[in-house]
Amino acid sequence: MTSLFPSDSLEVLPFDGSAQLFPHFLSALDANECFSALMSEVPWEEHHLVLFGKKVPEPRRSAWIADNNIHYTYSGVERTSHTWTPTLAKVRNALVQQTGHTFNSALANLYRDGNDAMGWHSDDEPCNGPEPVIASVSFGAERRFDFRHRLSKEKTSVMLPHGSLLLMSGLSQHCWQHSIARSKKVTSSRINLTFRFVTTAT
Ligand SMILES: O=C(O)CCC(=O)C(=O)O
Ligand SMILES: [Mn+2]
Repeated sequence: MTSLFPSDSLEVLPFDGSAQLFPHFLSALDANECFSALMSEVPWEEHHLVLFGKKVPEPRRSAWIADNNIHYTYSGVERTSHTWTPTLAKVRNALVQQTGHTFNSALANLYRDGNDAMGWHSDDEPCNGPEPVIASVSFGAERRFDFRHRLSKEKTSVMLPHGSLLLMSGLSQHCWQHSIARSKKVTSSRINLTFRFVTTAT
């Protein structure tokens, strides 16, 4: 796997934390291979969330991947963790080598088209620690990633291209929320992997 890290990068957040975009983290060739392999390797699941007391399917497919003894509770429900597939392990190795950070888990998200989305949230569960480093790698359709400051409500956005890495750290989860909005223009699929280091089981 070849990587141009960190020759070209862009800081997305104006203050209160960092979100660095590496548009060419993976070569187009590697990213193409990963995209099709992840489509078939990852055990994509449909999960539900409770909205105004009603159980509704999340507008995307997802899977939680983790080292053996790591558990993850999300919206009060413990997620079953899956083992690292060859491609997930390859991307994790590239991240560890290039960023120097370690990751023991990943949330994989599949947005089938522009109707799939993710609402405003922060990755600020206690198990992520106070200033988590979250490495988010994107494949397939380019989607807009929005940030909104919790207090000032200031917004900023960045497009996440095929093979890119968005490395969030410092106060980024504490001070900002993020989301992937629906987009009528997007007709193809996108896979996103967010690698985390989970410190304690919750
Ligand atoms: O799809 C994305 O880029 C965002 C995913 C995300 O925020 C998450 O998994 O927590
Ligand atoms: Mn997130």
